[in-house]
Amino acid sequence: MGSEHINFLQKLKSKTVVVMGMGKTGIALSNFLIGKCKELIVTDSHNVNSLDSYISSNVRTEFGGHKKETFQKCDLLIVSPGVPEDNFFVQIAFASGVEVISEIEFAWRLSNIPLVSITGTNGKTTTLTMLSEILVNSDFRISVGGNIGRPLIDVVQNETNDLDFILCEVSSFQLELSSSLRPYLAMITNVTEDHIGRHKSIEDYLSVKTKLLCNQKKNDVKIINSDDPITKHLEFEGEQETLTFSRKGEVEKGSFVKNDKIYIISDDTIQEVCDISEIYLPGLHNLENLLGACAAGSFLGADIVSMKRTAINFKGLPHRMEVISKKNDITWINDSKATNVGSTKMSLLSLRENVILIAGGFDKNSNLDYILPAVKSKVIKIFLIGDSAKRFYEFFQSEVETEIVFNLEDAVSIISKRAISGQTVLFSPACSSFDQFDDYIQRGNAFRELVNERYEN
Ligand code: UMA
Ligand code: ADP
Repeated sequence: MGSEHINFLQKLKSKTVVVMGMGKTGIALSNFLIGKCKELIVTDSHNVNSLDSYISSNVRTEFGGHKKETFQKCDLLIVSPGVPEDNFFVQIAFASGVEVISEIEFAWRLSNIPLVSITGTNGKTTTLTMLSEILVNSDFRISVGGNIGRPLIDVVQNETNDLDFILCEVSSFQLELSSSLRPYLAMITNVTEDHIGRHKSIEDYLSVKTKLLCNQKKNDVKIINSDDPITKHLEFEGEQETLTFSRKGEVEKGSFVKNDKIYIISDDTIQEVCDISEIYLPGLHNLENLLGACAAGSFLGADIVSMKRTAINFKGLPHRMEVISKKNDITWINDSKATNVGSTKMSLLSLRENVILIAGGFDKNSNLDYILPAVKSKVIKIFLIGDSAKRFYEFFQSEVETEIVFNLEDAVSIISKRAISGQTVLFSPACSSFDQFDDYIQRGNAFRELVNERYEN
């Protein structure tokens, strides 16, 4: 462990630390912090009933609500991603001079391994998973965490000195309170409207995303999607090295598509990775994800053969354009991870016409104009579920046949009776799941089970 990390760890010993939120992040933080600070207080706005006995017997708990004094009197507050920066208690801590940081900032301060981080509105998990395959195929030792599902502190707690890189998926929520985070490699896949309820405007959202780049120095690198009109200007900012990727034209350094082939270009060489017809995963968005992963892989020292192998063999992830049935020549696709209009648009564009779309969920008040052209060109009928159903109905009903149904079960039941050969049923909600499900995974699993029940016999 480097001296600055040892220092940070030693200073914790004299501090009262508060962990806010006892979801995955709070639990991982508690497991790490027990015995490492003067006092550890964990607090959650809800009652937490199923706390591990190791944690409950070693920390002070404040559940079922937060207490003002706790936030005024502590030395360090570590905040879970689900808690926004403008939260009342977070603001109390700031006003009382308490240091307030995110979990990824905390974890990063304790790590000795170069951090490779990916943010963006869509494609983070897919790109990160492609990159991890490329690196593993090239014999690098890596560990993976962050927004993908394993808190970074858990990765750092278990890191060993022989690791080459830690790969971290980073959300805008995690970046809010991460003011000194400095990844060795930082990528922004793309930015389209999302989480506007929390970040208020696309400008605010973009400025949070760019926090990933703003502490980088000369020897670090950023990777930018030069086809994305919202992030393109970032190519020209900062003192770090820059790589770009594009499926539309040649780039100076990075990866691009030309004459239907993917190339990697560095200072002095151009190397062909593969023909785009060899890529297993369909869709322009997956081509972009592969380009991002190849650009990052090439900077980190991966070989071309590993990139080609990943292009050919990577079969995609559950809940992202996952084909779950093709019975009776009707294709059912689970795209539950499409939690915003940007991802639903890309998913629609990657299909032929004749799509029956199931959409809706927790309403983020996103701008539906963004997906209207894709809906009009590909969709024959929309079935709407969830909190957003009424608003979506009012927007789409004059453009395409639209029907509100009670829930996902009813949608599957009705469609399975009416769909005919050659049609594709796409469940791509363009909304979060929290109105009816715990998360997108539970929602996608429910869809898969409902479809399988219908087509089992
Ligand atoms: N809570 C409080 N006070 C509050 C608000 C919330 O105590 O004012 C409590 C809740 O009662 C709950 C806990 O905080 O008990 C939940 O914390 P959390 O929402 O941060 O959830 P975690 O389980 O810690 O999961 C988080 C990420 N969740 C969110 O960003 C909402 C997970 O991303 C991530 O995988 C995990 O950390 C590990 O790093 C999920 C996500 O939906 C998948 N991310 C969004 C996305 O991908 O679009 C950003
Ligand atoms: P994230 O981790 O950023 O949520 P995922 O790789 O999990 O991204 O994909 C989430 C959703 O976004 C899926 O519906 C997927 O089909 C779609 N998607 C994946 N990559 C992209 C991309 N580059 N641009 C737009 N949408 C994408």
